[in-house]
Amino acid sequence: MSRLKLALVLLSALGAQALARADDGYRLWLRYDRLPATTLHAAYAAAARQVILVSASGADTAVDGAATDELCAGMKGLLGVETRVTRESGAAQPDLGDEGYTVSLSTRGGSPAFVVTANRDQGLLYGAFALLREIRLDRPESGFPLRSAPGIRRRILDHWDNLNRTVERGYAGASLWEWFVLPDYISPRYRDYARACASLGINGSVLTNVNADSLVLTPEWLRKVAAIAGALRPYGVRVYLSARFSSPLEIGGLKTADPLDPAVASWWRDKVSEIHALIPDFGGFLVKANSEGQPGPQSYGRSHADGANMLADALAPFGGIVMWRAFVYEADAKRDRCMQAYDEFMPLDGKFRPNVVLQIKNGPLDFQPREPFHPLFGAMPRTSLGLELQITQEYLGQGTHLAFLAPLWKETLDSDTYRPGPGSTVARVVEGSPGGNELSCIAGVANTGTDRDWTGHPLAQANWYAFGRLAWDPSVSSARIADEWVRLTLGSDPRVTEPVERMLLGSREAVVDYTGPLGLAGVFAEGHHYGPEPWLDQGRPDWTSVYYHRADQRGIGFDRTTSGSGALAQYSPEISRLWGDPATCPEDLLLWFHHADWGRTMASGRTLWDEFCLRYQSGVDAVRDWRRTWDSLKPLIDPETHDHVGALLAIQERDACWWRDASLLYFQTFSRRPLPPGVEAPAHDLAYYRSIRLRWMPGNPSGK
Ligand code: BDP
Repeated sequence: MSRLKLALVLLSALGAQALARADDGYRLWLRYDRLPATTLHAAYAAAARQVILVSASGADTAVDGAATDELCAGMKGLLGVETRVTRESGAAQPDLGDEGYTVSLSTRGGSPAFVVTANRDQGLLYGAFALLREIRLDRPESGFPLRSAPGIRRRILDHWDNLNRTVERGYAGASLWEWFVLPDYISPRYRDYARACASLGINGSVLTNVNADSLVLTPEWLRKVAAIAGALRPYGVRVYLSARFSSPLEIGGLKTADPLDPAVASWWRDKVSEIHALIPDFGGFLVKANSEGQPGPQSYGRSHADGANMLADALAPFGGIVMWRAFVYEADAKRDRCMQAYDEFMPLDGKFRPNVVLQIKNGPLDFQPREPFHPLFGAMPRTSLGLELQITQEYLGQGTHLAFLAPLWKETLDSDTYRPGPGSTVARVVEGSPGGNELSCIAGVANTGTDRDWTGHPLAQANWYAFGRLAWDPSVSSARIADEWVRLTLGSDPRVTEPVERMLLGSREAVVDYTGPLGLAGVFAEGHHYGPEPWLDQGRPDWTSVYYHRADQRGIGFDRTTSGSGALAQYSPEISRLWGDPATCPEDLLLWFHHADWGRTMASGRTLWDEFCLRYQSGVDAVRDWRRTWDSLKPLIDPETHDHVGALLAIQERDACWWRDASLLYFQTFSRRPLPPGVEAPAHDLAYYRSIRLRWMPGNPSGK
């Protein structure tokens, strides 16, 4: 062999080795590497030679090709089998709706086969992913047959992506959408994104920030949007856009955006038909109106219903919807900010068009590590109510802290509103009716970006996964979701699954402990929201921290009982009675609803102050414990991933200590009590922590 040839052979062998070893996280939870040869896998391999797709409607959309591609690639990779996918038509199964599926391990012509049934192609695609997932979960026994249908019809990712490719509250690089080169260049990443979404059942994507730019509605930009829509369509992901309410003024040449002005309504009608000509399956608009400086109908003396209905009328002929956000509040220091959305929207119940869904954040404030559920979920029976969650970790350590969010979201989904009666959980309210209304909707603010691993923190992929799984089925437990994600991403070795799942499942509570235990909220640094700033007392009152914690020499917490702001009255009588009495209010929400004395005796027998301090410490201890666990997993985890997560956990420990020390020193100026035994002495004095200023933080494009 010539020297050149030999060098080439050696080089390519080295390259192949590097590829096999380094895991850059790009494949997410969709890794189709060969499974070990077990009896169960041999049985799967035998069946995988033929997969039969049975649907009631015959091939009806563009998504069938995606199901076939996925099955062939998956079976080949996992089991080394060439799969023949065939189609049959079958009877309609009303309980499966448009998207549900069954998957069974069966026989055809005397040979084993997998059979996927659905009413429509979208269901077959979800069935194909479920089939591959079940094989990959690598459980000791087959979980087949599978049967599943979603309760919530619109399962959407909201991207807070700007047209200059910065991402508001994005911690994983730039925006996925390469606007400048669109529509000429269609990045293969769009397809990979859509495929990841479809693997979880996510069927919609709002491409643009709620703090919207009307430019995206101009013809040039709509052609770019249409190109992205074309890339997502084969995976059943529909495109939606955020709509800036003042667009008729900014790009339409009109003198007003008053929703009751006929010229305005007609401008929007024309705009929507223009969009539909380019994107026939366009989903509709997401609107943030009269909130945090965004324009809206109230600028013209009109109500939120007037604004939403005008847009809804423009979209209705094309089957589009309006997702109107309930995240509104004014700079009114006299009115509890957490009560304002209810006060604004509750009187409008029954006044919205049938294609409007009111999109409500999980809690009444703003995606804090812990909040009670939003009272609007129990207050508007004649309106479609959608749930908005935040996958990106704005208030939970952003791109550097481990915080698995399924337990946070489950807390909201499982909360009983007691309206109209017991058992009316938020999940049920959002579903609307068994099987879901056409308009039932759940949205997650995405944590994706151009980072190679999509989410910046390798373990934050679990949050994208968890959102999709809960959107499809809110009844799945956090433990089950964690188990699935770890197996699909890091493998099924119990020496890995057990400790990593423990880390994931305890992480949200640890973040609550070191940022704001016992129902404390709103104590984050101004602007970027990364670190602590409980002393913030300047500027707009409802954007300060002192507004929320109300610490004084007597105690701490926001009194929302009848002697305080009265916010508890927005909940059902059952809840306001339970939470209104500090003796029966869950301790995790105590400071949300009550101003409690520092010396108050807690369930543990300790004083509130001691308990409060020990919670911060326990948050720090948890992170230290994960670091030890993670170090011990070094031989079992891909080296690149191990190093990356290890470094991030070190940052998290440093930050948890910072949160603990800064917060306790500050609150100690009110409590005037010593730190209890078991709480470490702060490393610096309060002046030091108060002087920390972080600039140009990710996710905060203004840099302040
Ligand atoms: C807050 C974010 C802000 C968003 C706003 C919203 O800090 O960037 O624009 O919510 O949801 O959480 O509109």
